[in-house]
Amino acid sequence: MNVGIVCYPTFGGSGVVATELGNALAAKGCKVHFISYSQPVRLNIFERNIYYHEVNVHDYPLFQYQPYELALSTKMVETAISEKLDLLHVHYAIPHAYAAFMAKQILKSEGISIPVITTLHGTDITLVGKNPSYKRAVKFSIEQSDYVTAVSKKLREQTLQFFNCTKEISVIPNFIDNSLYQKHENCEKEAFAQKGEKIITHISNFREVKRTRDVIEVFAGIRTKIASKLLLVGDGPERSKDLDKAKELGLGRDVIYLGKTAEVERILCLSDLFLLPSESESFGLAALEAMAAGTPVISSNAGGLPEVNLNGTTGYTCEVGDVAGMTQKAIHILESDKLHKTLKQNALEQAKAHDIKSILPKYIDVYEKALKSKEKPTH
Ligand code: GMT
Repeated sequence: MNVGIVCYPTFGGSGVVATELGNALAAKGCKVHFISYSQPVRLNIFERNIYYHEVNVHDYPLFQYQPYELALSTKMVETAISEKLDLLHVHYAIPHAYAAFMAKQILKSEGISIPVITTLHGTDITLVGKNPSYKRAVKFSIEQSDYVTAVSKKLREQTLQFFNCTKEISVIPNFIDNSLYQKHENCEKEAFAQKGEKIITHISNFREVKRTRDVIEVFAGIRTKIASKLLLVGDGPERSKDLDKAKELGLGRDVIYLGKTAEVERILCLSDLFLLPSESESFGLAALEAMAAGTPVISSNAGGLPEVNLNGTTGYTCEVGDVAGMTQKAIHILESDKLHKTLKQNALEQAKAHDIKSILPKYIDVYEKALKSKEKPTH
């Protein structure tokens, strides 16, 4: 099967999911063609069956804003023809599903029929999709996709409700390659903490929606009771305000900012607790990654998070903004080795249930259905 995957190339969850899915499909023998404006961060270009097609947006002085959707749909059309793509799988509705609709129409005019599968990831619906000026276009792109998947039940529910649409949306939860985490069993805790200190970790793109200030405040509360360090991984617009807050609270060198890194598995391996207090989260891939490393999670109960972080089982969920509750739960976990051990075991089980090996067939199933229902070419 020749699959075209359109995604964002950045560290964000949708790009990671799309890339890992493509890597897994390639390992199964599919030819996977990534279409993006830059090489996806987790793309293994040394792997067989992986190809990369860059979208080039040409600068032209007339345009104040360069037309990315136009360049993207053109690249989809070119790639579909040159690589004889069987289908296009676009991750994140905006503007990918919109550009895919155009590509499909252009190909149709040339007698080529290609199904479009759209995977909704979260902020494409919950934040950007809610922008009233985008609503019609996003709804249209979803309805015009041949198949639509969402990464959690909550996201499906929110999509159907918000856009008042009747489109069938299958839920395919995000996944993890557990084997990547098993490699890191000898954690180098002493790299960041003194003997006996606990390590608390947060990983995100430090946007407002992640409520990273809550992370700092929860840590400040934990630190009054338990000797610990906070590792902050990732980068984004809120980062400097967060570090200012840490200074203001006198957290000094106990907050360690690590920035963007490809060493996520090694960091999670040495973490005792993972914090994800987001305002909105369709799934929370970072929480699942923490669980794969056996790290219990304290998160908010926003969006799809309760489907991933099972309250009282893999960690705890609290109301958005409940800093006191999160702090109390965190201390409760860190003070009891017995509880920590139980949550760790359950977290590992939850990660196993979301292994790529069991989720990949769900996507292949959608692809097969899409191919079966493919329109007949006109010539
Ligand atoms: O908003 C982000 O954090 C990035 C965004 C993305 O699309 O790259 O993440 C969304 O997709 C992830 C992968 O499906 C989900 O795990 C995240 O929960 C979701 N983020 C939000 O809903 C805020």
